[in-house]
Amino acid sequence: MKSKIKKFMDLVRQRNQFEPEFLQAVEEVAETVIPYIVNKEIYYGKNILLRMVEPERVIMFRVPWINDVGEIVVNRGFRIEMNSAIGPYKGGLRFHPTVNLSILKFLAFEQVFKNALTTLPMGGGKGGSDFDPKAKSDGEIMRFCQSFMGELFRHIGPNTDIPAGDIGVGGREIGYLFGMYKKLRNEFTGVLTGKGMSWGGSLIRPEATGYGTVYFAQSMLETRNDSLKGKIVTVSGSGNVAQYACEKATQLEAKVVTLSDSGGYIYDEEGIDASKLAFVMDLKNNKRARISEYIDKYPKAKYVEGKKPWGIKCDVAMPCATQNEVNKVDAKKLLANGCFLISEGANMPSDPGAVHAFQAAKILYAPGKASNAGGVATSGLEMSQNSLRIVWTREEVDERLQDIMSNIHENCIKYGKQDDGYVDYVTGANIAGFVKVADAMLAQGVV
Ligand code: NDP
Ligand code: 2IT
Repeated sequence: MKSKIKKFMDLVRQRNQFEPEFLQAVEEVAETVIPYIVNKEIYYGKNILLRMVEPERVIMFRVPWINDVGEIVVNRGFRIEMNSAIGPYKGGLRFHPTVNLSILKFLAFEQVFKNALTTLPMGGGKGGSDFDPKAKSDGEIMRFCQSFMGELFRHIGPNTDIPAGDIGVGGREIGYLFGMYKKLRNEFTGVLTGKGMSWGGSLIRPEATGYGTVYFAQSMLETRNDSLKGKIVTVSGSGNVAQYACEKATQLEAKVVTLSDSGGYIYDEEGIDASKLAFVMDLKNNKRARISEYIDKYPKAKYVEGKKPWGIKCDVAMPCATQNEVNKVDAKKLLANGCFLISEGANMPSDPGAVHAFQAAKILYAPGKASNAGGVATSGLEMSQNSLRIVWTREEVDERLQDIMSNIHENCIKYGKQDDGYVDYVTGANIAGFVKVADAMLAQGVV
């Protein structure tokens, strides 16, 4: 088996030599899915995984725009259209200076499996730019978004490819992108998700990723007759996903004690309750300031510069910032402090060393492609509402989101339960996602 995986990875590595994050994401899937394929006559020998690691299409383009002092700035734009076997390409846009082909291909690859897990008809894609939104004026953000859409519009559409938000892309950016798409195409369609409520958005979409991550944690705890009540939770990040993970965990009577950004983390031993979270939301979403300012308002809390929150004692950890933010040393610290549940809100936040440490300790460990699928699932619900030209209530959308998360959890158990009863959610998510996409690819022939 090892030699089959190695042979496959050697080929993928040879073709994608300078794409470490992409190779990391592929290797994790190969390690779990190849042993499954080998035993299944319908999949074996068809090179399905080899087809899945090759994007159907990669679009790269120039994004020129003019900043507030009149200089011409040039960024690079991308859209990876990874797999459309089960539906149109669907996935977010990331605006961050670290964005490159490797990062977007890893995200697009994971998106294919994640979207399949939601049970909704969505293929996988991802895009973005190396544009840095930090410290930019609203006007600069708008001009950048307009230039970006000035090329992207010819590649996307409500039945072709439907982008959404990710790091650095929230409601404001989706608005500017949508406005430009509508102008260029002269049509009002659900081509983007995460839209504002008065122009086609869905209730609960802003909350969905964070809420879903907590709902998944709840399902995992239920397998051990436990709940979030009274649990100490560490959360990283302080953006969209972190904020709503904090909100839902607190509503379920857990105590969230950390949040972070790229500058460092805050530790509030008394817990970040609803009113403190409202302060954070205003700080981050309106003032666009740093999390360090939390301690000016709440001086009993601590700010630790340049560090991640994984050394803080907790029962549950929810990494909600970015990829590879938890390494093996962090994982060992979390385990030594008694942490027994990880529900990933971010995409691939744990590096392979950390994942193996969690699995070896047999704790409840959910990979992002399962536990953060609530965001894209609710994007799928936004698409349905757009097509039907109706709006569901908060309760209706939240109920569907909870059902979807619990369904994903069940599917992970179905494909991930080991002989000793331990549920390997990584294996479960990868195989469940693979089976759905592979069956569609087989039915549609070699295309
Ligand atoms: P936001 O831009 O709203 O927030 C990102 C947060 O993570 C910020 O606090 C940011 O800090 C921090 N962060 C980003 N990059 C780094 C870095 N390189 N090092 C340290 N901190 C960093 O993004 P989201 O909350 O939307 O996304 C967070 C994660 O969740 C990402 O992995 C994303 O792919 C994933 N995700 C998002 C979904 C969504 O619907 N939005 C859906 C599913 C997954 P700072 O402000 O200092 O940069
Ligand atoms: O990583 C993700 O799933 C997202 N950024 C959300 C994608 C979407 O289309 O809502």
